[in-house]
Amino acid sequence: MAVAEHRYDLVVVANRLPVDRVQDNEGNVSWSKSPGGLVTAMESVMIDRDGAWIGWSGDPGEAPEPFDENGMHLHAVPLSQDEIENHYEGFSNETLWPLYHDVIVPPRYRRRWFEGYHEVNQRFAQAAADLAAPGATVWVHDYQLQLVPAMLRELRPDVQIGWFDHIPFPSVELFAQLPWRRQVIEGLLGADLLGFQRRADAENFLRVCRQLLGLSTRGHTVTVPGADGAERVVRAAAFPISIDASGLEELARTPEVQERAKQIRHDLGDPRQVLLGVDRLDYTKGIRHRLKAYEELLTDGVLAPPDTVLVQVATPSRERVTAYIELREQVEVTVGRANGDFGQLGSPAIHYLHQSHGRSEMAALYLAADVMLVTPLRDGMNLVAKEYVTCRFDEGGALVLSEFTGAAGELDRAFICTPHDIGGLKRTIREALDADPRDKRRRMRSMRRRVRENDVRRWADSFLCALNPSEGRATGEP
Ligand code: GDG
Repeated sequence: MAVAEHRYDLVVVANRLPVDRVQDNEGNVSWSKSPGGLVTAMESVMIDRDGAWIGWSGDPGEAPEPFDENGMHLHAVPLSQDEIENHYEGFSNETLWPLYHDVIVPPRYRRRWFEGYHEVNQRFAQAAADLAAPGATVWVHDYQLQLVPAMLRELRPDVQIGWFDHIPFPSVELFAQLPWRRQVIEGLLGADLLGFQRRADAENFLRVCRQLLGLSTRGHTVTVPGADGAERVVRAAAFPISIDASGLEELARTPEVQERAKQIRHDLGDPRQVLLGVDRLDYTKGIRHRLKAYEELLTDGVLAPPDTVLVQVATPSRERVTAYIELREQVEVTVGRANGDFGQLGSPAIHYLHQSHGRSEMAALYLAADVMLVTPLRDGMNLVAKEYVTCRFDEGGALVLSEFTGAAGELDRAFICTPHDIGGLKRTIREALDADPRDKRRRMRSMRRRVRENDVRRWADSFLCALNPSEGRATGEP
């Protein structure tokens, strides 16, 4: 890439741009905001700053020319079909994703995939080096770009480099499986600050540095020896991510969304209780465990439609990866069986939606649900849980939340469950359905306060301030 004319003081580097390409019937191209955890989290931070965002557009081949959208300068990095298969579908989603999520499915190790990962990371690092102003802050995101910090430091030693891990960081016993573990740790150690969702993730990383690379760690820091004998200190700490709570609550309070929530309940047959699940269709989210518990509650005669219904939104995700194809089949067989066994004409037991929805529809669904089921087997944070409580300005509803989510660290007034324990999960769902309304309101009030106090702006300000004290409001490191 030619050296950019304009350089930016804040550069975000993430696998995806925060927009999707849309082409109408006449061939006109426009861009619409894409769904997903990172986009939802970063949007409000970038709009406030004159920043640039580097990412892949989502389509193979040539990248579109840089363009400005929503107050952000968007710079697309091209990926060929081969690179998508090796870097993204292969190494990111079939090696790192399962390895970092407790090997729920077995990770696959392919040398060709790592080569693709290395090449693509180098391209992202180069783009960041070209766009960053002297002394700029560069914030790299997530597991797809773990080699970027060291590559960027090599190219631009003057910039401040932060990296944030949106997903869990595994224990040293699991991480040790990775044939390229040294490259990954050394890649990350190019950063000045490494942010994790939970303290336990940061501690796992520090332990990996000690045990696998023999580096010395102290408190939140690891000391990295330089080639010239000089030492660098890299910090690794927890910065639990959050959501744009005030923006979402404002949306939930609009008459249109409230009306839509009533309409949804009406369309469901005005049941006494509505249960809701909202997830990307991903094996980490515990959708099968949730459906099994619900199906058993139907079999036991404890729940029955049309009195109680479950709505499961399963947003399509990684549809070319085998484990996701298999998961979809398993989920759809279970939904079909439950509906065949327990549904009635016009009132299925499970309303299953394998589709994306707009933000207003999501808010209306949250408002319509008496019990929200968030049951991941492992999840970095889980923004859906925070979105649910934020939408419940009426202090209604109840949240069933897996202990294996980052969110459980903050939302400890939820009905906490252990999704592997199907008997326990059934009991927790019943507890949430039958809880005293005053108890539920108290819990909801307390959880809402937690999310309001630590919203996405505070998260970003804390991270940027810890990385570079002249950036952001001085809210301090959490
Ligand atoms: C990763 C980590 C971490 C989903 N379907 C639709 C839609 N969504 C939105 C939700 C929520 C986001 O996507 C999903 O966020 P999660 O946190 O639940 O999960 P991941 O996608 O796995 O995100 C996770 C997150 O990064 C942030 O760090 O919390 O642990 O795995 O915001 O509302 N949004 C719309 N339509 C949909 O159909 N509009």
